[in-house]
Parts: sequence; C-alpha cells; structure tokens
Amino acid sequence: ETEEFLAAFQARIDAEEKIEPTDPMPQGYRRTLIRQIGQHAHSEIVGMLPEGNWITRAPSLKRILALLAKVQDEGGHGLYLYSAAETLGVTREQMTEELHAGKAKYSSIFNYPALSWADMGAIGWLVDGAAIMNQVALCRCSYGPYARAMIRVCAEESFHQRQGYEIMLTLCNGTKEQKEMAQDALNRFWWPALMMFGPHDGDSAHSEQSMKWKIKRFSNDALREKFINATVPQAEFLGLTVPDPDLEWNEEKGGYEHGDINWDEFWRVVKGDGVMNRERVQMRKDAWDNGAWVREAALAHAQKRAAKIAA
Ligand code: FAQ
Repeated sequence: ETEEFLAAFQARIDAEEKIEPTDPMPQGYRRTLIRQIGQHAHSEIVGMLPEGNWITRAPSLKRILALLAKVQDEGGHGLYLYSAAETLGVTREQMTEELHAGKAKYSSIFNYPALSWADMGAIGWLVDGAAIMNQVALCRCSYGPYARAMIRVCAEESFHQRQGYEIMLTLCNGTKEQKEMAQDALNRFWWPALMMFGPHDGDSAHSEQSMKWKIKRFSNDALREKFINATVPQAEFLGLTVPDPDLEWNEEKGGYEHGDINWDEFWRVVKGDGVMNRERVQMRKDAWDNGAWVREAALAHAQKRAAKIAA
C-alpha cells in the first residue's frame, strides 16, 4: 500500500465520506472491521443465551412475549451484522468457525450467569443501555453497511432497554424480597457492564487507529463515562445503590468519578476463563451441529429450484 493510497483514503475519511464495500480500502481497515463487526455479531448471538434461558420462566404472559421478542431481535441483529461483515469478503461459516474455535471474541458480559428474574431487568437496563451508548456512536461509523445496520439495531435496542428498566421499576415498587432481588442483580451486573466498553484508553490496542479511521467516534473511557453519567440517576430513581463506594459527582468535570475496575477479572473473562465461557461456546457448537440438517435441506431445495428454472 503506497503512501499516496493511504493518504487519499484518509482524505475521504476526513471529508466524512462513507466507505462502501467495492471501494478501495487499506487491508488494516478491512481487517479491523471484520474483527469488530464479527465480534459484535457473535455478541448478539451468544447474548441470546442468558435471556433465552428465562423465556419459559418469565412471570406472566406479557413478560414472556416481551422477552421472546427481545431475544428474537438479538438473533436478527446478529444476522444483520454477519451480513455487514460479509460485504468485506469474509463468510459467515468462517466467522462461525472462529467463534467455535475460541479464536473470535464476543462481549465479556455474556459470560456471567443470569441467576434470577431480576437479571432480565438488569440485562435490559444495563447491558442494552451500555450497548446503545456504544452503538449510537457506530451509526456514524465510516463504513457504510455497518453504520446503516446500526440505525435499526439502536431503535430496537432502546425498546429493550426500556423493557428492562420497567422490570426493575416493577420489582423496586414490589415486596421487600423483590427489591432485594433487583439490588442483587445490580450488584452483580454493574461492574461487568462497565467492562463492556473495553480496556482504558491507554491500554486499548486498537482505539487510536480506529478513531483515526472514524470506525470509533468516541474512546472506550469516554463512552463508559457517558454511560455512568446517564445510569446513576436511573439507579437513584429506582431507589437502588450502585455498588461502588468511590462513586462521586465531580462538579468541575460535570460527571461522576468511579472506583477501579477489576481488569484482572476482565482479561480472565475475555481470554475464556469466566464462569460461563465454556458453556456458552458449547451451546453455540451444539446449535450449529443440530442445525446441520436444516442447512443441508435449504441447499438441496435451492439446487432443485435452480435446476427447475434452468430446465
Ligand atoms: N469483551 O483495543 P480494544 C450486544 C477486546 S452489545 C470482549 O479497546 P476495540 C447487544 C477487543 O476485541 C456487546 N472482548 O478493542 C446485546 C480486543 O481484542 P482483539 C457487543 C473485548 O475493538 C445486549 C482487545 O480486547 N458490542 O451484544 C471487550 O477497539 C443484550 C483490546 O481492546 C460490540 O461489540 C469486551 N467487553 O474496542 C445483545 C460493539 N472489550 O480483537 C444481547 C462493537 C475489548 O484485538 C443482550 N465493538 N475487548 O483480539 C466495539 O465498539 C469495540 O470492539 C469495543 C472494543 C469497544 C468492544
């Protein structure tokens, strides 16, 4: 790649032009997007598992319907994102194989177990809340197909966030036990939700280049702080306590100071050693194997149709 080529590409980025699949692009730009969009797609698909487990245990028909719709949306987001990644020259089979082989990552958050009904509230409120904070910025990503996919995904994600918050609100206005259950879910999901934004800027391997290419519009820390500032008042409204004794409003910066994140735990989970990592990947492998006959049948059907049209 010549310097002229890289400079011309950067000039397009700086002029806020969208990059489209057939446009020339540096190998690094393509690789970064395949990595990030692939990881994002896997997160949606693996992210169906903790909540999928609760569909049959949701406390009412209304809750079952909302949760079922949410989990289906996540499946849709995954397919949308796999398609966006495929425009860059990778196949869905390749991405799936990498996930199953433990080579491709997915968000650390989905390696924590969902232990109670309140976790469905906390996941919608905090996990979708964190996801939206990150994804609203991605709607302006320089790569066209990814940016456009994010618009619809964000609209659906905001419904997910509200259904989660409404579960929390109902529990917090309920019995003492229900409120305790909500507090327990917040205690367990708060820190993992903050970890979703990735390592501190100084430790983030890809941020600098991704910001230059306008794949990322905000740094990991900037988005994490925006999330904390938006979410702490919501916790207060619920009457719950954020499990961070160092959380403090800083008038000067107009935002909260927070305590240290446990980065050892973060890297352990990212590297495959969280509570649920093995089970989550195994579930995906089993689903892939058990679905083989559907893929074979769909292929046979497509071949038959093609032969009929040709005849
Ligand atoms: N978990 O240099 P950076 C959802 C990895 S939302 C696991 O800062 P980057 C919706 C990172 O890949 C969740 N790995 O990396 C939903 C890299 O490793 P690599 C998904 C993490 O890419 C809600 C290394 O650490 N959202 O699914 C994590 O510039 C409810 C160094 O980090 C997205 O994926 C982590 N938390 O920034 C579904 C959003 N953080 O690849 C169901 C798109 C970092 O070199 C229910 N992705 N790593 O081996 C992004 O915005 C970025 O990729 C970041 C990381 C911000 C996640």
